[in-house]
Amino acid sequence: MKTISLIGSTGSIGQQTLDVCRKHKICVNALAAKSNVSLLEKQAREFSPETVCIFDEKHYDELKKQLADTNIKVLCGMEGLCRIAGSKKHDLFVNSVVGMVGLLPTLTAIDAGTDIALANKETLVAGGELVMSSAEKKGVRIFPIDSEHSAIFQCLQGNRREQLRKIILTASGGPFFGKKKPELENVTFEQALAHPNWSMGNKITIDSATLMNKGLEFIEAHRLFGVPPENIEIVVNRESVLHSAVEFADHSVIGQLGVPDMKIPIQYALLFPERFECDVKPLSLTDYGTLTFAKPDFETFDCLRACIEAVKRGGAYPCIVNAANEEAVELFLKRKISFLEIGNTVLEALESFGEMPAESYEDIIRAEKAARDLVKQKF
Ligand code: MN3
Repeated sequence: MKTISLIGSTGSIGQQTLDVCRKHKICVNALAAKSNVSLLEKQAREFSPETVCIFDEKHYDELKKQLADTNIKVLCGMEGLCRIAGSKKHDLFVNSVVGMVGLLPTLTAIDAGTDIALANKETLVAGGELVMSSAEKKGVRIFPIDSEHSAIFQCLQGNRREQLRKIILTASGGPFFGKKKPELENVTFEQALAHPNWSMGNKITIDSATLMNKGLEFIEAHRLFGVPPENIEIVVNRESVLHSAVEFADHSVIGQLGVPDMKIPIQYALLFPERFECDVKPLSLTDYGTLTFAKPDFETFDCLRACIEAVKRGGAYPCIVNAANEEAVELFLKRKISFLEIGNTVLEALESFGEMPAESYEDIIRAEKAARDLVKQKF
């Protein structure tokens, strides 16, 4: 029987991860959440982990009080996340927190030699070089929990990595597909939060609307699979049925399809290499009838362009665009900047800094802070 520890357990991916654990009787050694005490308590009572952690320290006393009648150890803050990540009491560390916060726990789990199921994009975007080289040194496997990267990973099984020629990274196009900049000037908060195919947390939903999400995934795909940026093609599949594809040296293309439901990639990462019954609707291609494919609009979606430029430049640039975006999205969610200003801000950050290294954790934190400060100063 498998045992996991899960950080980010009250988010969308976290809750679905626990659905998979419930269905397949996977043990849970530790759970962590940002600030949702009531849901974390409920999860702790159901899964009886040894440890729970609340990231936001101001909720620590409340959680401790709520769980006083149990034997569950209560931790808090980054120290708590890293204690969980570095524990050897699980077979798999599942990281589904949102944002840069996820990087240090990932590095800690790698250091402990634990395989990781990774839903935290920022880990590979900001710390990609460091994370991948440390994982390789330690022989740690990283199982992607993202529909696209899971698709690519699935397509590669049974094939030779060195014969992979190209990645076809699919995108839904987001809620504003087909729109041009003048039509996006007055986009409201509610419009940006309505995604056509996937239901997700606020940050990633906004990132899907700006196509920053696809930009981050482009960077991640480059890191995870070692394919140069010029050999990664983004293709819009409006139905979100083709989750990505790979092309081999013989021009044979293998793709992974399924209904748009994160349970499939989550379960694959948790149970790899096994495939068992999953609680999702089977795919009926004839119900869809047609699958459509289109090129993304790099002119309209500045964030996407910024990410591709950042990964081509290398060094700390991916970290810089990511940090600038995190700040900008927060400002948008507080209704302090407009939708198009998110993209402007990310492009401006990309052009504001000279080359910076991203070889150590300290390098990454330095670049991140510089980018955040730039955005904070501006608004
Ligand atoms: Mn995705």
